Amino acid sequence: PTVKHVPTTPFDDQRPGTSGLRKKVRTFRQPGYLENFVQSVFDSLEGFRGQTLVVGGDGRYWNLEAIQVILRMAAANGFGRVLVGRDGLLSTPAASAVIRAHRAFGGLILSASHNPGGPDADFGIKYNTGNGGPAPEKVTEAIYAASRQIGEYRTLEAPDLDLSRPGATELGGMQVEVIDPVADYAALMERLFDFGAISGLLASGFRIRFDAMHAITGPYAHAILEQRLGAPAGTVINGTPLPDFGGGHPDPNLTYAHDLVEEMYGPDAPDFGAASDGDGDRNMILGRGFFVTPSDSLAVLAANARLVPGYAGGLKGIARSMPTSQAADRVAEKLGIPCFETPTGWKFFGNLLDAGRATLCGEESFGTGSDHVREKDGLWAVLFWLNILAVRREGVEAVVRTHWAEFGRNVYSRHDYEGIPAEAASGLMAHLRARLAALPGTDLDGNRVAYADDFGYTDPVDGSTSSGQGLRVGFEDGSRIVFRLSGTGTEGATLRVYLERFDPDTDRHHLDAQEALADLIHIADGLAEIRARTGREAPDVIT
Ligand code: VG1
Ligand code: CO
Repeated sequence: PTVKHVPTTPFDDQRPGTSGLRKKVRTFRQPGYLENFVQSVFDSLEGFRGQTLVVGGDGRYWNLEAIQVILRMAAANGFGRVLVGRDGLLSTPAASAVIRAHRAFGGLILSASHNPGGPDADFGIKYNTGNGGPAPEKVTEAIYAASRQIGEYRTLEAPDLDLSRPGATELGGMQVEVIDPVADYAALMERLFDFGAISGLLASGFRIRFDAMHAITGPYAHAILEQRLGAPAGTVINGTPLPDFGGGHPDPNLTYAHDLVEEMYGPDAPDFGAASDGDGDRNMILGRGFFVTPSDSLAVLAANARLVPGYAGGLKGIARSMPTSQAADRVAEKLGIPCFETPTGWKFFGNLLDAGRATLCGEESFGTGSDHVREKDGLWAVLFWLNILAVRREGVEAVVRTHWAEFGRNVYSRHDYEGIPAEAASGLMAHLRARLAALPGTDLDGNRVAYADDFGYTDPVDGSTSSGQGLRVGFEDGSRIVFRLSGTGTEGATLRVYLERFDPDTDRHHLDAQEALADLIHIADGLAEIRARTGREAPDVIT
């Protein structure tokens, strides 16, 4: 087929957010919208002629249609080969693993992660570079700049390809290889973890449950937990990916992972429960009637990393996003390794991982990962936990309580106010930003403010800078309140309020986080006038 040059005009809303471009399906379906973005990605890259591109998505509604468009465009733009997951499926961490394992030039991942799927819901696309990680800001800004000037896109006149069976075909001189979406990823997990020890734990009667939330991790969890590790059939629930995720919000937290939560807090709870999100990069870890905050999970994994084969040599450093609790910092200090504080979004960890300065990374938003790939990785975190439990022969709650007794507890919670009018949200942030300079040294309900600022970051590897990454108010006892607006939503604005207090006293470690943080919650409302400005009496989601 011959290459077609199709004239087009720019859309003005194609600036990638925290993790790629996320919009309503109906926005993506406008003629030329997806094509413009994909061409803008290609236009902002150099040197990919004849190279390999990885393509796959979380299986949500419109995934396959988008992939067919991308395949034709990749061929017309001169890629030599595309590796695409069977049925268009690749979890985000698996896509990262495939890019790395096959030394691809980069990849396009189709996902809106934990956002709902379906004709009236969300779709997303992001570009990952050759290290397997989300494009850094200078690349996403170049894509956006290209999208503002685009005049044509290139494609082929060619029928859709059959992506249902592994094997290679040709499309306009480009090779298209349909690959097993699980194989590379599962092999990598087997190299990192002691599968023998985990199988032994499962064979000993230790019961686990994994909720794939009708999203992408179903096939991965079936293959790894049930087939390779021998967990009984039925261990994985909601394990078939559905285009609309069964109508749910594939977000692994106490609000949305209700099937799992009900069981783990019920009378016959298994010993261990976990869930993952739409694209497989998030994880929630539960013990019997016990929730592990993602920030604590990062700290526990770091403190126990030497028990796991892939990390037995020790960690080079830890990195966490700014709003993530400082529990990991305490572990890093004890291990005598650096702890980096980055802006929200996995793209900021890439340089630290590539430079060998950090081994483990984490975000409070149920994201944990390491230098094995360049994305956060849900199932990896589950296997890491299981490996630790297999070695320690203790339950989840015992491991966390022992950790708190040793390091102290960073009591933590995030409050989300979703779908508030964009103007109210920006007004709230502007008002708060204007107050920051006067706060240090003042007293708020008996808490003295030590610092208040708008977080900015200078990447220690390449010196690039990012500003406006969240408003922080820190107190003299180490407590913090952080305010940010989400960069992944598709409707209105979402305000996130992150609350943290350090408590070394084991006598108070049984307290519920909302109770232990009540005064900070009150201060947050006073500072930002949340209720007055959003009209909301309470957050929509508390994690
Ligand atoms: C959210 C989380 C952030 C995460 C991002 C992508 O971003 O807070 O920590 O990296 O989602 O995760 P925001 O801008 O809405 O706060 V995922 O699993 O949606 O790719
Ligand atoms: Co995700």
